Amino acid sequence: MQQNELEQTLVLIKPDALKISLTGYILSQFSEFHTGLRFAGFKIVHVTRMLAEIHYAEHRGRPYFPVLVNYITGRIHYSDSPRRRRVIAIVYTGPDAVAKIRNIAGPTNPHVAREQKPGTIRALGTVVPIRDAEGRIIGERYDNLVHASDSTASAEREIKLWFRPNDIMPYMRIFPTVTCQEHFYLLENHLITDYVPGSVCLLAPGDSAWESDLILLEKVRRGEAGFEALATVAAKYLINRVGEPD
Ligand code: 3AN
Repeated sequence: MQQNELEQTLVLIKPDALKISLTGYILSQFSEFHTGLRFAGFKIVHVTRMLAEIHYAEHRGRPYFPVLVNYITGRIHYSDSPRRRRVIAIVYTGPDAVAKIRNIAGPTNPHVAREQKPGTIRALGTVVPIRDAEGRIIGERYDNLVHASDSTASAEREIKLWFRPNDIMPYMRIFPTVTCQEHFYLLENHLITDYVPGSVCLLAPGDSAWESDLILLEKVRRGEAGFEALATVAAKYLINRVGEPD
């Protein structure tokens, strides 16, 4: 019961929803009044390609993957306005958070949502053909307005990917954290522990870090894990940084 009370899930309000001003509607559908869930974290994120590719890592290699990355980074809905490219990332907390939010979000494919779960948020989405260079249709893009974690395991991975511990209210952190004892910097996609000009500080002594992140950084340092692991930790520390390649 106690464990269940503290379940968390990640929601992303995607660029298509922002573009057509559905934010208020979506927040209302997910509100505590309807779901019994509370905000634990909330932020507006300019999504880098690194963050998008790690978030959707399980779709890598699928024909729609490049389009999916362009969609979540805002390149499709704000093609001429890079400064408006953003998503709203939210952590909801409460009993059965994953299932409650998924039920209100609806099926992945908006056509299916309209047929089988009218009234869900994704029933308001659209399906757009994906074409190759010759104009042949090679797949579909689901502009389905929101992302919602599909299991508690995915929720943990995704919350730790998008949020630093201190982005989440102290009493609402459910994943183990540790106090970092040393400096970690990112320099040209490599991990270093001594500052050199041009490097970005990810963590410093005294910072609160996800325990699993520090374990990953140790593996990267020992050469037992590569860039994907490093990016999984680093992406959240690069969110909304001026000058970050996107
Ligand atoms: P959900 O978002 O419902 O958990 P996932 O995790 O299977 O669905 O897929 C993540 C995203 O990838 C979806 N929101 C959708 O935009 C896209 N996607 C998934 N499957 C397909 C597909 N067969 N064709 C096009 N896009 C897809």
